Amino acid sequence: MSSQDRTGSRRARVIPIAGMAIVGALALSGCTAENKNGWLPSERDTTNHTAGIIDLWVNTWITVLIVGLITWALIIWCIIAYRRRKGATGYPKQTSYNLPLEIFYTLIPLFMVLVFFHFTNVEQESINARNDNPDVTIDVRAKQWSFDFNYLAGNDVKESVYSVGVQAELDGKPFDKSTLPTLYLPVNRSVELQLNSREVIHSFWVPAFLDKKDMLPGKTNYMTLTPTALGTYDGKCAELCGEYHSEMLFNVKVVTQAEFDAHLASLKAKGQTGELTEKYDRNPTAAIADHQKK
Ligand SMILES: [Cu+2]
Repeated sequence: MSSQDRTGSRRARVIPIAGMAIVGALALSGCTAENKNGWLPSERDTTNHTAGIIDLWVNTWITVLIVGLITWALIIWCIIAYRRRKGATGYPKQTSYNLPLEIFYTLIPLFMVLVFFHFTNVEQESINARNDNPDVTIDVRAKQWSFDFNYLAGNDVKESVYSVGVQAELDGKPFDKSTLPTLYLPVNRSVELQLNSREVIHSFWVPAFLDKKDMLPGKTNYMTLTPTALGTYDGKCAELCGEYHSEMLFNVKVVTQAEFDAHLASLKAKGQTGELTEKYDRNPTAAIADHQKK
């Protein structure tokens, strides 16, 4: 067999493998609803932030896959073009540095990191931007192992209403999610969630909102969003916070304004008026301040 024949048969093997890889990649990129969303657990219109987050995620993947394909193609080309030929002896030609090449492969990745940083930062700034005048303000208090929700009515504490969360009791069997504490949000209204903790660090996570934020004792974090799709979403604590962390679950119900108002009225009718604030914390700052005065 001549070396020409051998090269031919190798090519005959490489081409089908490359073809299968390309067909596979195209099949995987066929447009289903899930992969248009980059397999994120959300839809473009779930909140005012989800479309931007999905675009950032999907476009980043497209960019890195294109860079990856170019890099893999160059690696495979080098392996084939500079393979050891039949009858070759000794070392191939040895070369040391190549300054233009080294500058190229330092500057291009640096440029890419800066571009990713820029777009991530723009998105993050828009997600974290606070609204000076939200339609609805809710003080969410995490506790071991559930959440209390205070629906605040401006400065008038008496007009505020609250709901008290109790942890889920999981025993490995399916359970009734409607028994979980439920945060009600009105659709298409701007919402500010004031995230607080009563004792240890928790984390407020609604996967469908593609947002998660720490809940720290003694410090309020803010989540500002406008839910734009009716529905019920799973929520959970995302920071290991003790023995029953896994049972620190809640629902988020995005409802019409009328249903939202009816829910607040039902809390009021049960006498759950006012706010469950820091006096129920394990170490309320007011109590500590009182103690220090004595
Ligand atoms: Cu927790």
